[in-house]
Amino acid sequence: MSNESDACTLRLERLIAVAPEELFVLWTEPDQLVKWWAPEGCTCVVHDFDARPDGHWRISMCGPDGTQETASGIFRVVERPRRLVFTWAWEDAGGRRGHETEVTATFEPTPGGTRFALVHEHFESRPVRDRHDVGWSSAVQRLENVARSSMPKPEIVGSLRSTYTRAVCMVCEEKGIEYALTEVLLGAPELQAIHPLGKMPVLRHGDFSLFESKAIATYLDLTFPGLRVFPSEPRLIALTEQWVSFSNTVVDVILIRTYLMAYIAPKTPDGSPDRRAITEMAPRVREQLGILDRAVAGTGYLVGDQFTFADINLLPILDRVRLAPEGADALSATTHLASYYERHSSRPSFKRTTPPPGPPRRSGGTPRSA
Ligand SMILES: N[C@@H](CCC(=O)N[C@@H](CS)C(=O)NCC(=O)O)C(=O)O
Repeated sequence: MSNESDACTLRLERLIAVAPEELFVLWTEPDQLVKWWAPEGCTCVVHDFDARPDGHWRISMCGPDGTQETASGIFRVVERPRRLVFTWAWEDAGGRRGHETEVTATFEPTPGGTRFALVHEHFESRPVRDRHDVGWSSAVQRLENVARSSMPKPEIVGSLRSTYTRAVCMVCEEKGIEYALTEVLLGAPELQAIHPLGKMPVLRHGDFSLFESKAIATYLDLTFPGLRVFPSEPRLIALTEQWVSFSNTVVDVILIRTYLMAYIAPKTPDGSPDRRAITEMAPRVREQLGILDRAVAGTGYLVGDQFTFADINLLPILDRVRLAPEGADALSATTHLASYYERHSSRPSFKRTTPPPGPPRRSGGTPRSA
C-alpha cells in the first residue's frame, strides 16, 4: 500500500471483552447502535439501518451544541458475526451525499473476547482522516463500555467446601472476573440440571452452561480478559494438562476421596473415623506429597516458572488434606511443597475463597466428599 493511501486510511484495533456475536448485535441493531454510535457527549438518531447486503443506512449525529451531521451509505458485505463492509458519505444541508469512503469492521474471536478492527478508507486527505480518527476512537470507547456492561456475570454453582468449586472460584479471583457463587449442597437440583451426575461445580453464563471444573476454568480463561491461567506455549500447555490430570485422577483420589473421607464421611457402623482405611492410606498420602515435593522443587511452581491452573487446582487439595493429622504432618515434613503451600496460600485468590468450617453436606443431610 502506498504512503498516500496509508495517509487516507484510518485503522483502529481493540480487544473487546465480549464474543463476536454480541459485538455484531451492538453494530447492527438500531436500538443498540444509539448507545454508542457517536463520540462521547454526542447522541445519534438512526433513520435507517438495514444491515443486509445492499441495505441502506442513514444516521444523524447530534453535538452538545445542537449541531447535527448526517451520514449515509450502503452495506456491501454482511457476514454475521465476522465482517461488515459499508460505504459512508456525509450529507450536506440539502441531503446531497459528498465524497464517499468505505468502512470495514471485523470481529475475530480471541482469548478474552473479540479482536475488533476498523478500517475506514479512501478519505480525501490526511486531516479529514485524522478528524474521523478522533470521532471513531471516542465512539469505539463507548462501544467497549456498552459491551462490557452488557456482559452477563458468570455464576458458579457449588460450594467453597468442594476443592473443585474452589479452584474455579480462584480462577475468577486471579483474573479479576466479577462472578457470583451460588452455594448449594452436594447433589442439589441446580447441579442435577446441568451435570449428568449432579456433581459440583457447574457454570451458568447467560444462555450457556457447563460442567467439569477444568472445562469451566478453560472457558473463563478464554472468555475473560486479564492474567492467563492457562499457558499458550505448547510444552507449557501440555505440562499444565499433565499436572491437572495427575492431581485429579491420582492425588485427589488418594488424599481427599479416600484418606480424608475416612475421617469426614466414614463408612463405619457408628460413624467414627475409619482407622483401617486411615492406616492403609497414610503411607500413600506421604508418597503423593513426596512426588509433588519433587515437582515444585525447581521453580516453586508445577509448570515452568509461572502460576497456572495446575497450581490453582492443587492448592485446595493441599489445604483440605491438612485438616487430618497424618495429612498435616506429611505436608509439614516436605521441604519444597510445604514452602510452596505457604507462599501460594497467601495469594488473595486463595484467601478470598477460604471455605467455611465443616465438611460439605449432601441434600438430605449426610456429610460427603470434599
Ligand atoms: N471431575 C469433576 C469432579 C467434581 C466432583 O467430584 N465434585 C464433588 C465435590 S468436590 C461432588 O460434587 N461430589 C458429590 C457427588 O459425587 O455426588 C470436576 O472436575 O468438576
